[in-house]
Formats: sequence, structure tokens, C-alpha cells
Amino acid sequence: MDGLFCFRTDMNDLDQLVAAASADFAAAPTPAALENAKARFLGKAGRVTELLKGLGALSADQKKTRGAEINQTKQRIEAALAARRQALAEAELEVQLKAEALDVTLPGRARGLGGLHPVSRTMERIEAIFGSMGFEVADGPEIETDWMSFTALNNPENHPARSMQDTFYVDMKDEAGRWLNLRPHTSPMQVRHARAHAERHAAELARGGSMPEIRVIAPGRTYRVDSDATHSPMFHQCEGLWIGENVSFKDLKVVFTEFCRKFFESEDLQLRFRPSYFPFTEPSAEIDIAFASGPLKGQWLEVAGSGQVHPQVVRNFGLDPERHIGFAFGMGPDRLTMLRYGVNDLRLFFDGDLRFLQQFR
Ligand code: 2NM
Repeated sequence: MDGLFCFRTDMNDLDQLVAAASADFAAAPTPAALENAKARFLGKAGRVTELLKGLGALSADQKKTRGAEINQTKQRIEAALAARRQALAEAELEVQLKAEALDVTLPGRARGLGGLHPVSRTMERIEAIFGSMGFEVADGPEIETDWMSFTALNNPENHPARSMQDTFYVDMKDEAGRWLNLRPHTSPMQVRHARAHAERHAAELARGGSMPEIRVIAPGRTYRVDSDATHSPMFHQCEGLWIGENVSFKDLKVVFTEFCRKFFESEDLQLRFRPSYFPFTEPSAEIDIAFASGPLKGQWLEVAGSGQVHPQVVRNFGLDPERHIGFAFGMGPDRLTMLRYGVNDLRLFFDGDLRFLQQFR
């Protein structure tokens, strides 16, 4: 006999059965244990079923009364079972909620904020300013042929720029049997752009017609065998080219002065064109600027090289230098970035140290 039957003697056998079931259910710690307890009372061989089987021995009247009492008992046990099931489910949910609790007041784990590299920002500024003056942006390969990097630009065959001390070569030859190079300046993009332009308008030109002006800048990575605080083997250049029928040095001055004022956000900036030499321009000039205020006030700083495009270079564009003239210039966006932000070591830009780069975000 189950000991639990004896804990309240004032109850009849059916009340005691309900109490025993409730106690068993309450003692079941898990839903699985509860289903086992249920089987002991309501299952095929359970206590309630046993009681129902006992009805057969009773008279019709007793059967009716006792049958109704057993059915009530069964309903009370089922109600106790349902209550315990619900309590267990709620407890389980409570445990789960505790385990998966989220402190919504914790600071978020922010995704690292990306940002443009300072030199990329300079490039974008340069493109925007020249864009506002009607310049297109050229593109081109970083691995170039000897003709594009040197010959087209009027470099003599024995020019030192061609030497391995200055230019990186790639272990592969071009169609002319010359080693390919990592372009040492962005001029090849200008040459490719100008030649494509000339070819596009060749038919009109042959008929004596005119061609739209070439007005383009060529920004990009360039490579030279050079490495110290102010030179990186990979650096950036942005060159500009304006070719038309009546484009003069005066236009170069206007365009470049406008560029410097916009780029350095200074209207009282001074410019100086200092005679110089490049194989691809004649005459040639270095462009110096001086700020009217700030830490560099009054100091002449070289920011670009420039000149009227050499007739041989115009010919290499596929154009007639008697008809098409213009100017070109070249500058270093890395140096412009150093000037604009007051950075004194170029290598910082290319070390990839986020502590440095994040300051420009
Ligand atoms: C410079 C200085 C002067 C230049 C020349 C050309 C081209 F393609 F027209 F020949 N592009 N860039 C040039 C002229 C570059 O950099 C210091």
C-alpha cells in the first residue's frame, strides 16, 4: 500500500487517490517524470482504471453512484495533471528566460567604422575640382610597355629613368621585345587616352574638320625604386592634360591657380612658375605655392611640374603638333595630403597602422 494514502485519515479512498496523484505530480521534477506519474494513475494499468474495473462486481445502483464518483475523481486527477504540466512549462520557460537574458542597457558592440584613406580623399578632391573645370578622369594599367612609359614621352633611349636603378621591371616582355615595367608615372594613361581620342576623331581630322578638346586628368598608383621618409616605392600621381587648337600657358596658369585655391581652401594663395626641364614638355615649369597664413606662411613649396606638351609627344598622341597644342602637369597627391594635414613622414600613409589612419576618418 502506498504510504501516501495514509497521510490524511479523514478522506475517503477517492479523495486520497486525488491527493496521492497531486503529490506524485508535484514531486515530478520534469515533464518526462510527470508523464510517468500520469501513467501510474490514468494509464491502462493505472489506479483509476483499476477502480473502473472494480465496478463490474457492483449492483446497477451502486455502479451508477460509484461510477460517477470515479469519473469525478478522474477529472480531478486530470485537472491536477494539467496544472502541474503548466507549472513545469512555466518553470522551464523561466529557466530559459534567465539563461538567455539580455541586458539591453549594455553598450552596443559597434562594427568598426571604416573610412577613406587620406590619400584617397585627396584623390577624390582632385577629381572633383578638375571635374568642375570640365576634366574627364582617365584610367589605365599599372603594368606598362616600354613605349607607353618612356618612348611616347620623348625619353631618349639612354635616359636614366629607364634604368633598373629607377624603374621596377616585370619579368615579361611586351610585343616589341622590351621588358614590361611598373609605370613610373601616370603619363601612360594620358598617352592612351589621347591616342584613343585622336583615333576616334581621325576621320573628321583627315577631312580637315576639328576635334573636341582633350581635357583629362590621370590619377593613380605609380612605382619607382626609391624609399625614404619622403619617397615610397609605391606612390601616387595625378597628371593633367589639356590639348586643343588654342590652349596656352595662360590656360595652365588659370586652371592650376583655381585648383590650388580650391584644394587648399585659400583664396590668397600665391603661385610661382619656375623654369624647369622635362623631356615631355617645352617649355617646362615647376609650380610653387606659398600660403598667406598658417604654419607654412610665406614658404615656397613645390607642388607640381608642368609645361607645354612637346611636339614629339603630341605626334605620339597621333595628332598634328602644328594644329594641336596644350599643356600638361603632374603632381603628387601623397605630398599634397602631407601638406594639407601637416604629416611629415610619407611612409605613415602606407604602413597600414590604424592608429594613424583613423585620425582622418
Ligand atoms: C609632369 C610635369 C610635366 C605630363 C606630360 C604628360 C603627357 F602625357 F602629356 F605627356 N602627362 N603629364 C607632365 C608634364 C607631368 O609631372 C611632373
